[in-house]
Amino acid sequence: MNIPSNILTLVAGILLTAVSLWYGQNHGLLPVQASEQAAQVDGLFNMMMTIATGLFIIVQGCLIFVAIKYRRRAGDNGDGSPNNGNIPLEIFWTAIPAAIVLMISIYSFEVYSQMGGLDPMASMGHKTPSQVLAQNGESTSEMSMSGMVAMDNHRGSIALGLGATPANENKPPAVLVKVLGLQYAWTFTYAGTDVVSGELHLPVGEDAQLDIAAQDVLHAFWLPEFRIKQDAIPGRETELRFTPNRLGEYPVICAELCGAYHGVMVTKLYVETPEQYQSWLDAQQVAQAAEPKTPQQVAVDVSKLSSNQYLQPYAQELGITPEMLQHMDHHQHHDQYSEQHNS
Ligand SMILES: [Cu+2]
Repeated sequence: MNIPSNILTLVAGILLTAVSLWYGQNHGLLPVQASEQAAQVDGLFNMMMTIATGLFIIVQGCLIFVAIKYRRRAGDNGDGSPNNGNIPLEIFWTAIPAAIVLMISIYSFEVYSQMGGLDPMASMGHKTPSQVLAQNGESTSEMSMSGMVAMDNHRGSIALGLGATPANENKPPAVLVKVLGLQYAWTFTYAGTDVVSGELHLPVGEDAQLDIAAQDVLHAFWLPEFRIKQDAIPGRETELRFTPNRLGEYPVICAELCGAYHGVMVTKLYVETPEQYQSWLDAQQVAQAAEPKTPQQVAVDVSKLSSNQYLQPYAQELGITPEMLQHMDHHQHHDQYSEQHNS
């Protein structure tokens, strides 16, 4: 039986598309989605995964096919005939990637602007240049527009980061938390209260804004389950605005190498029902009314912990007993002692 090659190509193309689509949508590579914005980011990722799977199969498939079909046979010691200069083919394989790249860039800009990323002035709480000047008793008419923007920029009023989604653009956020990154902890100050905590709590389904600052060096505030990440920059405020939509406990991670203990600069985000959130906040307020704290007092300085204290939380996870840790501390001291004596 002789099947025409264009039919075979068609069948292979259909199979390839089906396999790419299936894998691109069902790869299980991403953590759970815990924010409204997460589904949009994943849509983009899944599309790129679908395209990449197809390309991977085509390239690897051709390699394997050619390696088998044109393998060296017994008694064959010559090269194949030279083959170069196929202009239509070169146009074809340049045009297809160009179209794919263009499509992905348009789609990714769309997702970014849906998340408020293309309009950093969109969110509330940021003054326009003229408001800043009016507040300082200066006349706006005396200054050029570029001068005002530069001045405003200097004051950090133009926030970098993902602002409000277009739907929330003109509304103030339901919850505002000031985030401070410092070596080596995240601290959270809840606007409108005196509460300062090392944990982030947010009510589910409500539009939240985080104003992010750094005390010492660059840090990056990363919430993998929410698909958002933002630099924390000394001297300049950045922001994130998003809506958590799934109850639970999620890691908050520092994603910028910030020093020796960068790896332990982690805490948790608790997404709770509005009632749970309010009662947590009330309890914190009562506790802190007696003993107010600054973010610096709340932050635990991990660099001052002994290796025993430092490893304790990980030891539990790994099933290492406290005795083994003690033993390790002992060995460490012993090694240092013998090193000193040998030198
Ligand atoms: Cu850090």
